[in-house]
Order: sequence, then structure tokens, then C-alpha cells
Amino acid sequence: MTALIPRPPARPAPGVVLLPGWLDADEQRHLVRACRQWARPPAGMRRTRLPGGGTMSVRTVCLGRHWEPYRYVRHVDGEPVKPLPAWLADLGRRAVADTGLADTERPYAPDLALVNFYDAAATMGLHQDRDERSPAPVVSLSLGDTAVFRLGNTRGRSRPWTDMELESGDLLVFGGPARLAYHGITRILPGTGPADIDLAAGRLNITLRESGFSSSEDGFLSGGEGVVKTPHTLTK
Ligand code: MD6
Ligand code: FE
Repeated sequence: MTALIPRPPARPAPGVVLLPGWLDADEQRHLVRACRQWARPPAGMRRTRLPGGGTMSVRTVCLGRHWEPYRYVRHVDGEPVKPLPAWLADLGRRAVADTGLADTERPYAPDLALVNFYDAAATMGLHQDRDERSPAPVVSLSLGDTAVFRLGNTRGRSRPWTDMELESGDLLVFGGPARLAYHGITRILPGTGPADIDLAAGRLNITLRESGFSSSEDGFLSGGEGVVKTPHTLTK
């Protein structure tokens, strides 16, 4: 919802920048419609099964590389993962630039995205994003219902933490000393999303990341799967 009082940019921790309302309604609608296409099979949106036997409450579709606990692969159910469109990588680059967190030495070059859909009951437990090898920031875009995002610390799942609301159109960039901070979604506030972005209910979150893996390294060229834990270079 459009705030009556504009929310100012925030820097809740070193390396974390929130730019409220970074996406306008047209951009949000475009992203929602793109997510709807990506969600279709093959390699469409699904609930992720956890090794302990549980199932995540969010539904996920990945672009570029598929995340499964706790690695990135190029195929899902035998189908190739959909590519990450260049326009979405460009959007990620612009996002990082706008937060001032860009690395002057090296352009931000995301090669994968996770798209998560939350219904009113979905949450995401406190976790670290640590299956990437690149230290580059994670770019997070929120669409639809407002979520309560819990930003914790790098030591563990206990306090201190800061709760903040992520509204539709908000950009959150997560990098630097916070890159490995625990974080999660404690709840969704149903009915809070904008009416004009073609998302009737729920919340979409798109995170863009640099895997830090070369395309040959994860078995793509050899046709296999799984992350090979060998040193890599940051050259393409
Ligand atoms: C979400 N986001 O907003 C979940 N991870 O639905 C994440 O897990 C996340 O927003 C890394 C960086 C930014 C994020
Ligand atoms: Fe995360």
C-alpha cells in the first residue's frame, strides 16, 4: 500500500540497505506477470522438501540455477532450470548501484534468482544465505502483501535482531558484513498488497544472487549435477 508518509531509505545494519518503494506499480506488475510465467512447469514453482523430512511453507521457482537444500543444481526433476533473463540481472545491477553498495572493482553480475511465493500462512525460518561462493550482495525485491522481515546477526539465531516491514516495491540489498547474517520472514500481513499489480493475494519475493560458480563447475557442461567444491576464478 502506498504510505501516507513516505518511508525513508534505511540502513538497519552495515551492509544492509532498504529502499522503500523502489519499484513503481508498472515495474511491480511486470515482475508479477514474469513470476507467473516462471512458475509454470517444466521446472516450475514447488515446495522444497528439507532433508529432515519437512517441507517449506513457501513455494519456490529458481532461475539460472535451482536451489535445493543446500546446494545449487542446473536441473530440477530432470528438467533444465529456466534461464535468468538479462533484463532481470540488469535490474539487480541497478538495484545495487542505487543503494551505494556497489563494488567499484567489479560489476554486480547475478547469475541466479530465487522466486518465493508466500500465502498468508507462509513463513521462512531464520537462515543464512551461504550456498553461494561469491561474497557479492543479495538483492531482494518484494511484491504483494507486506512481510515482517527479521534481520538477525551473524553469530546465530538468537537476539539481537531487528524486525522491519517489507512492502510491495521495496528493495533490500544484503551484503558486506551482513551477507551472512541470519534472517527470515516471521509473518505475512494479508490484504496489504496493492490492487494494481495483478497479484490478488500473497507475496512474491525475488532474490538475485551471484553463485560464484562457473557454468562448468556445477556439472552443467558435463551433464551432471551438484556443486563441485573446487577453487574458482571470478572471471566468466
Ligand atoms: C523473503 N528473503 O524476503 C526472504 N535472503 O521472502 C530472504 O531470505 C533474503 O530478503 C537474503 C537477502 C535478502 C533476503
Ligand atoms: Fe535469505
